[in-house]
Amino acid sequence: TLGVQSRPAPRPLDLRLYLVTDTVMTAPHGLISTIRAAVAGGATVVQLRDPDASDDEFVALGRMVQVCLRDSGVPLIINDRVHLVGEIGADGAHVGQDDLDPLAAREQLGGSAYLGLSCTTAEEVRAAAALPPGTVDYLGLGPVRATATKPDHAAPLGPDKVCSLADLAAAAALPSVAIGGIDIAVAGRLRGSALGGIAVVSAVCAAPDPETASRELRSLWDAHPVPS
Ligand code: TZP
Ligand code: MG
Repeated sequence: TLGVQSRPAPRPLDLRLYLVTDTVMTAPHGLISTIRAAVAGGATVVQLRDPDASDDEFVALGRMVQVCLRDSGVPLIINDRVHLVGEIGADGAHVGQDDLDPLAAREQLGGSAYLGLSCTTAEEVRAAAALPPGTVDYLGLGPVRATATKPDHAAPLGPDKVCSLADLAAAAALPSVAIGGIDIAVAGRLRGSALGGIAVVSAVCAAPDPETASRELRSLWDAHPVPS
């Protein structure tokens, strides 16, 4: 297998508006239609997340999403199930602290796939920064606020703490994205930070008009003042 050391430099991810899917929330419009709408509105990454699906169900969903995104230039990231990335033809995986260890995930993915890691504390960010270069491509930081989308989430950090974790990550050349309870108002409090973008589930998946919701979040984020 390709070792981390010999890994070719990956194309940097555009994290500006990172959509994480929810199969139940997207049921009214359909998962695929919601993803299409989100991409039309400016989503730059899509993560397929469905903790309740079986592997077979997940692969079936994943293949549909892969086909839907194929020509869009928007990468498809698989939540947690590193072992299914190849079968789905996805671009990478995202793991939490309790999932497959990032080194093992990188080993399984090979060199060219993206790998994201969730971090909630400065200690976790420092541990991620201490991994061999090229192990993880970006960090997910949060939850910013309490959210019903992930009932088992850690205590909410608030925007200021998330921005300081993003500074810590950036100092180690790790891009990051904030997640958890992000809506337009919260997104406004994250702008101008070292974050590469915002990750949302309900703000897009449960929106009456997912395309408009995405466009509003993306415009707000793109208009953020660049830190001097
Ligand atoms: N990880 C931390 S919070 C969260 C995940 C997957 C859910 C975020 O959902 P929402 O609806 O954007 O608050
Ligand atoms: Mg997980």
